[in-house]
Amino acid sequence: MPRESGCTRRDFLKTAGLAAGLACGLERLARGAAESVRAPGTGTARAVAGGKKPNVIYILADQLRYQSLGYAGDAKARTPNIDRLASEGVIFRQCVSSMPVCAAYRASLLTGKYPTSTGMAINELRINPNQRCLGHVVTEGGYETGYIGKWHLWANEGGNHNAMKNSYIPPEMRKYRLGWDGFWAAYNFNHRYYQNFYYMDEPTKHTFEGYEPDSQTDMAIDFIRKHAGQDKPFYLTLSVGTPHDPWASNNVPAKYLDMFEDVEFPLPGNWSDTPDPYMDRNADPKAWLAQWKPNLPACQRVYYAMTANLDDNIGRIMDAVDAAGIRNDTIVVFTSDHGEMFGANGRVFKLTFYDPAARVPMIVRWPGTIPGGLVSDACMGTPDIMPTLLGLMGLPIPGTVEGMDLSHLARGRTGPEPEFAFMQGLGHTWQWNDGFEWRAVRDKRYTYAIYRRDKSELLFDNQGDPLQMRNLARRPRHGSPSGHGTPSVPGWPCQGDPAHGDTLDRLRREMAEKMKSLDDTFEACTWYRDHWTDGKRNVIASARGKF
Ligand SMILES: [Ca+2]
Repeated sequence: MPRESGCTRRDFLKTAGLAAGLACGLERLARGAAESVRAPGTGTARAVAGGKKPNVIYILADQLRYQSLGYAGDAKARTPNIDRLASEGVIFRQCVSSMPVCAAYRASLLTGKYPTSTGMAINELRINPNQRCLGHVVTEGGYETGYIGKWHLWANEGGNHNAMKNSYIPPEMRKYRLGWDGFWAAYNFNHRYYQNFYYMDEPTKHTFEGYEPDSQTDMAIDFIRKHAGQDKPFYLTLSVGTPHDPWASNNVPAKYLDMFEDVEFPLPGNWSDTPDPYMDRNADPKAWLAQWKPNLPACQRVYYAMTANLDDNIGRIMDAVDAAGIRNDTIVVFTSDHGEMFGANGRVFKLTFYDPAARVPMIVRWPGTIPGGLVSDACMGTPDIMPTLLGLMGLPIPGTVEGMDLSHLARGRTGPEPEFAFMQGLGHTWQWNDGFEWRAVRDKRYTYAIYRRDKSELLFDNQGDPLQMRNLARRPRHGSPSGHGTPSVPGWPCQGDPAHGDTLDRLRREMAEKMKSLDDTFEACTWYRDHWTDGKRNVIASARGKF
């Protein structure tokens, strides 16, 4: 159940030169030029100059974790432009990916629904287009649209990413673009940024010279210049591939790698020499020690370099917005589809509820409407993004949306917000393999999760234990520092640490109620293959029934 936001003062990260602000569930960062917080109003969207609706530029990074940004407190990060964007808008600092993997996130983003309702259980499934999507509402709302970059909702084949059939969506299959009927320069999946490609409206493979994120930014700036002075507002999605692996030194411009030449990347404080047995890939103990452990610093060096490049490009986009004279007419969103574990909690990559994979940057800037320097602790999840954006734009929110409109929080007002974010892990990243399924809830203090394989539970106090090392769902004598190993008591409910029994009971109940409301029956990965796809990786159904 939604609840009214509280009015308690919260501690604020004293990072990135930003000091604590004021209370009431929303806080402001102290800045040189303070802007006044808009008084609570009617909730209707503000029309910008000439009565137009606001433009939207949605910048989506891939695998960029919240923790690796300057404004989040990472002193190693070189992200001055992202940090500036954060100081000029609202940051939802508890925002999580509702299923921290590519395709499931993108489906949730574009439908406002949870993965069990989109049917996108693993990667390399073809989304079912018979859904009311963000692109439909935006296009019908009178917007010019542009989509540049990674899509990952089309290919229905594991691997073979470079084949045209897995990347080119022909005009007669346009419905698979989910309403983005305007400018289109996209591909399904590729992370070799110097061997890039994309498709438009004809079966011609286009390539960029040079580094893909730079060229995609050039293309985005061209789009902004072209549409800034037009009668119709525009909605531009820039879906970049970085800082997703491979983290090879030849997959990022040298000038960015040089910035981190002398920077040390120690193993995380919650490193374990034993890989997490619930991880869907890279769980071989020998390879974990022989390959991952020694190579993590080099991988992170490339990751941070990719992020610094991304930051430069975001600065260029903000400059283009200013130069076009549309600063106050344009909502700029910066976020990522999920994060990256980099050895934390015995894991690498994603598809888990642990914070490095689950938490994502979420910045929304709209000068003159969204007060600069706002921080919201709302438990925002991926299905909340579409209704929040539509709320800001003043467009109707489809009844099929399962998330919550949090646009009032972006405007500096109080009001309903989710009690917790609900997260789902429906299986393996891209294979129909059982044994990796989980569900989790994350509120402002705790993360509670359960694995389907053995019904083992995990409970972390994210305030007292931000590295999520002490599993409070287990009696202490059975606990292991990294929170995994043999569960203390098989079966649900297990006997947790009595000191946290009330919290466990509450979170179990909240999760059960949420799952019931979504018809989420917590099946095995191959069950989803057998019931939700046609056997050829095309989605035909979800927990809500046939499409
Ligand atoms: Ca991804």
